[in-house]
Amino acid sequence: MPDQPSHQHEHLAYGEESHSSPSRSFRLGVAGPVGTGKSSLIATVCRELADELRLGVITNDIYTDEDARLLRSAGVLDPERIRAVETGACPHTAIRDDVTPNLIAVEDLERDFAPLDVVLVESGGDNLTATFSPALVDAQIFVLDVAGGGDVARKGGPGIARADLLVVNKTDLAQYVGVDVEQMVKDAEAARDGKPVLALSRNDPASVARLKQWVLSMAKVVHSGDHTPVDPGPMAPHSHVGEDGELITHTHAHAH
Ligand SMILES: Nc1nc2c(ncn2[C@@H]2O[C@H](COP(=O)(O)OP(=O)(O)OP(=O)(O)O)[C@@H](O)[C@H]2O)c(=O)[nH]1
Ligand SMILES: [Mg+2]
Repeated sequence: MPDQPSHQHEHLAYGEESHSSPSRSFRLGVAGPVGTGKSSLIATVCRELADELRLGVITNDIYTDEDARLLRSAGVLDPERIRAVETGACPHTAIRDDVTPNLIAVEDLERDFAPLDVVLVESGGDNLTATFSPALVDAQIFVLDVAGGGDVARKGGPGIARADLLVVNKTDLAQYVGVDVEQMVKDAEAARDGKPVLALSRNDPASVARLKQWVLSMAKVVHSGDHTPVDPGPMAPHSHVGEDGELITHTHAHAH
């Protein structure tokens, strides 16, 4: 368990030998549309890796701590290592425009449980254009699911095209929603210029093993100090209704 350092923990505490600070974890973002399985994927990663790596989780919800409570009740990680940030605004604002509350939450967790190997940050479910700022995470997973339709991968967007890993989730449901997973993965690969795509189902152990392997190898690269976070790119222009009912259109193209 995380609080009882094992031989493996000592072996995997690569942060201590790296250029980065020993208390600095690999910060891994998980983004994607509502309900595609972000919390479930994080629960799977915790279940698979909690014995090998020291983990923490930050969730983002607009009004609640629903995702944090769901993850705590999954029993896959010490509940104290799972903390919620209530964004009070569009999820993309909290993971891209003003990352301060999330950064504080990540740093608090890293300090309280130092050293942590990986902190997973779940974005609130948003649309296809929301991605994490590289100021908040070292790498990010964008999660689609087959139930959202086989053509989603072709629709593109910064997360689909340039997240460090694209997951096509819930492949066990493909037969019920008439989606050809192989074709959906091919479409996604075509949009990604060689970056990895993973067809995943929590009921398919081989796919779960591939997810685990990806997280482990990414953690190694980040802790080696050789990794530079990549910004998937700005959001598409979009509108919010302002306090006085006026329509505010902006692009999020500016850097923070
Ligand atoms: N069949 C199947 N269902 C899944 C899988 N992964 C997640 N689900 C289900 O999909 C639903 C949504 O999963 P969540 O993990 O809550 O999705 P989320 O992306 O975190 O949702 P939000 O945080 O609300 O955006 C739940 O009912 C899960 O049980 C999977 O691999 N197969
Ligand atoms: Mg969730």
